[in-house]
Amino acid sequence: MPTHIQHLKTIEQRLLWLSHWMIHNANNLRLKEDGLKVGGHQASSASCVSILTALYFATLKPEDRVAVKPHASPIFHAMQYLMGNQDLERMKNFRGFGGVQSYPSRIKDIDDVDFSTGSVGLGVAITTFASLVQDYIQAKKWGKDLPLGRMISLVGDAEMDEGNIYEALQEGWKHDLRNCWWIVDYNRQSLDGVVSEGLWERIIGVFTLLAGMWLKSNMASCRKLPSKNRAGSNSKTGLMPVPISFIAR
Ligand SMILES: Cc1ncc(C[n+]2csc(CCOP(=O)(O)OP(=O)(O)O)c2C)c(N)n1
Ligand SMILES: [Mg+2]
Repeated sequence: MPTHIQHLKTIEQRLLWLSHWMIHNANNLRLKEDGLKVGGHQASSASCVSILTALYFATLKPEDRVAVKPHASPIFHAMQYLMGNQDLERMKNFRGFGGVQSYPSRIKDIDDVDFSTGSVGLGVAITTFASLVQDYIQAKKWGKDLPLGRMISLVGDAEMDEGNIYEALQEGWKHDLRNCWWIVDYNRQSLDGVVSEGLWERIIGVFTLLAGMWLKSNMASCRKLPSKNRAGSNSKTGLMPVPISFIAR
């Protein structure tokens, strides 16, 4: 394995541990006056830790901006902690008063949140408009020398339930959207349920139809999931290939 990949793997494992421990600490170790469950979504962080490690530690440039999906907040703050932008007390107080927020917040968090994403779907759509505003600025004399950033959204698959996303896609197409990436974390999990089987085919169809966006899915490293009587499933095993994430830009 090349050395830089090994380093990224080490960082990824640190992030996985930190994010999971934050949630475990909040729910099981920290003193609670009322005994109520605090909450947090460990699987939602686990499903995107590799994507966020690759983005923040090997891809992003200073001019890029990222909307991190709401449930990846523990990973986001763990990354900022590793980079020296977040403090231990706030991490220990995850979802508590004055602690790091359950969803990344520009107002309440102290670290480098580019877009607040607590209202599901809005963080995704705003990357489109941020990119269009950037184009407007670049078209001005006073803005033409500014470096162009990439506006990136790490999208939860259940965020695709929100209607504003489809308006944003169409708006992007109208204005020749560029420098905008949407990375869908297809973990098949929503807040309190399972994402409908085969939804990814619908999502890809909508991306193509509304935005004519270029799409890349990592079907090669697909997970296989039990599926009965569905077109495309293997008749012997009943298993069916499903993407684990895909990128539109
Ligand atoms: C507008 C809005 N509706 C509903 C919610 C409640 N909510 C929080 S996260 C979430 C969906 C999480 O699913 P996904 O984006 O796939 O995240 P995952 O847990 O898989 O990472 C919902 C519906 C919200 N925060 N905002
Ligand atoms: Mg999900």
